[in-house]
Amino acid sequence: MPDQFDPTPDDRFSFGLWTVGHRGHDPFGAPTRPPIEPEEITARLAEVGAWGVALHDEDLIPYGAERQERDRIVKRFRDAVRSAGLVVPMTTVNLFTQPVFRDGAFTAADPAVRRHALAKTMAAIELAAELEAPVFVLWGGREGIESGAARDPRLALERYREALDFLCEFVRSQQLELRFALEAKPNEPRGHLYLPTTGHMLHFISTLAHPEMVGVNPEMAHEAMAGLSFHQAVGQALWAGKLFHIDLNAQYGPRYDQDFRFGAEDLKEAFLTVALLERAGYQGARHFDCRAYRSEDDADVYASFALGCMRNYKILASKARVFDGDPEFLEARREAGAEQLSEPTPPYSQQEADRIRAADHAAGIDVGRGRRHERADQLMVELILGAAE
Ligand code: GCO
Ligand code: MN
Ligand code: MN
Repeated sequence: MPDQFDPTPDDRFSFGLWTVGHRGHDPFGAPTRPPIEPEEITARLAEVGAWGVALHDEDLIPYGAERQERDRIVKRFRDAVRSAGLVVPMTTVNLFTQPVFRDGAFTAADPAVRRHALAKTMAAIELAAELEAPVFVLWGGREGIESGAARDPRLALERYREALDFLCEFVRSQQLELRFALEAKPNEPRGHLYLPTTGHMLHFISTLAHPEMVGVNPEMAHEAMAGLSFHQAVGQALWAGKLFHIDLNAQYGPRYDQDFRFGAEDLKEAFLTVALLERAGYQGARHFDCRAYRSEDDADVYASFALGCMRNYKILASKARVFDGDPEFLEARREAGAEQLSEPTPPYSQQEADRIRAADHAAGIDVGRGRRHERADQLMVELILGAAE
C-alpha cells in the first residue's frame, strides 16, 4: 500500500546502472540474474519513483567500441532517459576493470598507462556533457599497491595530483560546468588504496590548481570499512563546502565492501547521516551505490531493494524532523551541550589573550556534572526504534 514514504522525483534519489543492474556475480560465483539492458533499468527506476540514473562509461559503451556504435548507444540511452522522465545527475569513468589498469591508472608507473587513463577519462567527460551530468565521480579502484617495495607514495600522489590538474584544465578548455567528486576507499580491489578516506581526499583537493572544481563523494560502506563514522566524514565534507555527491549504502563493519541496501545495517549511523544532510539543506543527488543480495531476482531488486533504500531514507528523514524540531529532543540535546558548542570562541588579539589568561575559567566549571550524552543518545535510539513519536 503506497504511503507518504514512497519516493517521488522531488526527493532526488538516484541509482547507478551498475547497482540495480548488478547481476549477482561475485569473486566466487556466476551471475544469478539474467542480463538486463540500460534502457530497461532506466524505465524500471522511473516506475519505482527514482529521479536519476548514474553510470560508468563502460556500463553503457563497451570498452573499445567504434565511434558509430558508441553514438548509436548514447542516443538510444538518452532517448530512454528522456522518455522515462529521469535525469543523469552523475557519470564516472571505469579505470579499474581492464587489464591495462592492473597496476593503477593515474598513478600507474608506466607513463603510457597514465596517458591512456587520461584519454579514457576525457572521452568519459564528453559523454557526461552529452548526458548533461553536472558531477563527474572519480573512484581510484586501482590507484594503490599490494606491496610498497617498488613505490614511493610521494611520487604516486604527485602523479595523482597532476592527473586532476590536467583534467580540470580539460574541463575548463571545453567550457563545461562539470565538477569532480573524489571517492575514497581504504582497500579493495588493491591491498591498499591511495587517499583511503574522505579526510585524505579533502587534504589532497587543497593541493590542486583548481580546488574549487573538485569535491568529494563519500561512500558509507567505505568509511565503515576503515572503521570510521560515516556521518562524521560527511560532516567534514559539508563543513569544507565539498559535498558534491554522496554514495549511500550499508556495511557491517570492517570487511569486504558489502554495498548493502541503505538502512540494512547500522541504522544509527544512517539516521545521523540523513539528519545531517537534511539539516544542512544538501541539494545534491541522494545516490544509492549498493546492490541487492545475490539471492534475489529482479522483482526483489526493484520492489524490495531499490524501493527499500528510498523508503528508508524518507522514514529516517521524517524522524530527523522530530529530532530537530520536537521540544523534548531539543531540550535533551541542549542539556548535552548542543547549544554551548554553537557559541564561537573569540579571535586572537593581545587583549583577548590577556583576558583569557587572567581569569580562572576552570573554577566556574562543575566537573562533577555529567554531560547528559546518555540521555540524548537513548532518546535518539527510541526515536529510531519507533518508541518516541
Ligand atoms: C566500489 C565503488 C564504486 C564506485 C563507482 C563510481 O566500491 O566499487 O563504490 O561503486 O562508487 O565505481 O565511481
Ligand atoms: Mn562500495
Ligand atoms: Mn561508491
